[in-house]
Amino acid sequence: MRQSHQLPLVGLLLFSLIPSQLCEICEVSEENYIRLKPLLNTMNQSKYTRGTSSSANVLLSLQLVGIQNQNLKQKLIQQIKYTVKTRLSQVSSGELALIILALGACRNPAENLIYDYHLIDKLENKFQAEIENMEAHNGNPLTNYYQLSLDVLALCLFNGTYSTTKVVNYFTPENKNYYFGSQFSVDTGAMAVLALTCVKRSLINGQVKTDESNLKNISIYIKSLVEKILSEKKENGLIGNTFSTGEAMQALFVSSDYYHENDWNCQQTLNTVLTEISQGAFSIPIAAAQVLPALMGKTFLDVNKNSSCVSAAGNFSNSTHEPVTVTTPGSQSSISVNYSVTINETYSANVTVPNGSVFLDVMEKAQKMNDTIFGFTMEESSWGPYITSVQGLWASNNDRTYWELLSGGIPLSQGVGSYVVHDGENLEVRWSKY
Ligand code: CBY
Repeated sequence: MRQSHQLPLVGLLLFSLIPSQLCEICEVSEENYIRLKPLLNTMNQSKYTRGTSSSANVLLSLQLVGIQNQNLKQKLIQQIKYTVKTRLSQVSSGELALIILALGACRNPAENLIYDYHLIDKLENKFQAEIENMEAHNGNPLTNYYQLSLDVLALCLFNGTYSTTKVVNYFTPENKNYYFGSQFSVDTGAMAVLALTCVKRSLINGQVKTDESNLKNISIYIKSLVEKILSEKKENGLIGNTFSTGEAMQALFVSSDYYHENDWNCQQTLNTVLTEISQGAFSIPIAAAQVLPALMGKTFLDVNKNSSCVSAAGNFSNSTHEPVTVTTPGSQSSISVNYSVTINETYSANVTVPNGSVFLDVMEKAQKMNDTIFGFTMEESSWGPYITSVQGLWASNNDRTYWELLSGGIPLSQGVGSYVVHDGENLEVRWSKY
């Protein structure tokens, strides 16, 4: 009798001990919207010369968080439309998936383009080509699992056709494509969790029919991937690195059934990302676009909610923005670095460049010094220049080979166009397998 009287009291006590930062409500509060301004400035100022996947990412992000910048959105839609009309066959599967997500987000007029140009059918074909490449090349897709996850996500959200059994076969958490070398790719795992969660939800709603075991396996995969993501959580709250954290947050938002509340302090992650923003970490449009939705509590699974995604955030984008001028202190002075190319042997040179130079400047200088040893090629990607060959040796997705960038033997988390080099640094491009 007495015990049952005490129960409500105990309940109250327990309730008051529950930490206040439940992950579902972890998003930037309205009075802190101002701290997101650098992200909007970056997206706004971009010239969109980096290709369509950057534009699609930015458009998707703006749509999801409900920003009313019609001018910018129109420019992006025009650019995407041009790509769809003129070079759809050259677009990779994940790029097309992003285009569909961006055009289809939040019931907007551009959605018609998806159907006018039969983009879902085209994505089904590109996804099929990825699978065929895996069958012919030792399990290696044409692109990568980040893009395959985007494919499944877009097909799932826009009622495309895909085989649930194939998804179950290919997306097992042990698959090598989730890893680069021995390193779990948080970006890839996070995108897979979003895709698998969408598939799981369609199975549960009965939109897609399959046998019980597929549903069970998908749940097991999500749980395992979420564990891997959480095990990449750093002391300061970042998950993977600065650039994967936003997508990891999205994955954790939609999978809160699979981990314990105490396993993740969302507020800490959010605060660290805000600090990184203030330090200028997200200075390229795609980086800004990839982190923004999570900070506003949105995920890619909100894309086809039947809402127009209008939010209070619409208001904080209307002012015009002065370009952020990056001042490089003492940019007149020179620094010198040690630069090496490693294949089996190591070829090194001392290279002098102006203070404030990026990795690419060092490579170009070295190439001028000795074209045979330091000659290289690159291509433009949504993240900036990507090194495709050095000394005539080409990276290959079928062989899982690439040119890895390192400083002091440690892999860099930025590309050649962004990483600012320091005096006395040991820079290296290394022929590697992932
Ligand atoms: N996007 C993609 O297809 C890319 C997927 C991605 C997982 C991506 C990171 C994550 C993202 N959010 O976009 C990815 N990188 C992949 C798949 C790859 C491989 C590309 C080949 C393939 N199979 O598709 C590969 C070769 C393993 C790879 N990334 C290499 C590199 C290095 C590039 C060096 C070079 N040759 O120029 C580099 C610099 C790592 C290194 N130390 O060598 C690298 N990637 C980095 C740093 C990054 C991050 C970029 C961060 C930044 N600020 O520039 C990244 C966000 C990203 C782009 N790679 Co890869 C990961 C991170 O650090 N969080 C879809 C498409 C439609 O846009």
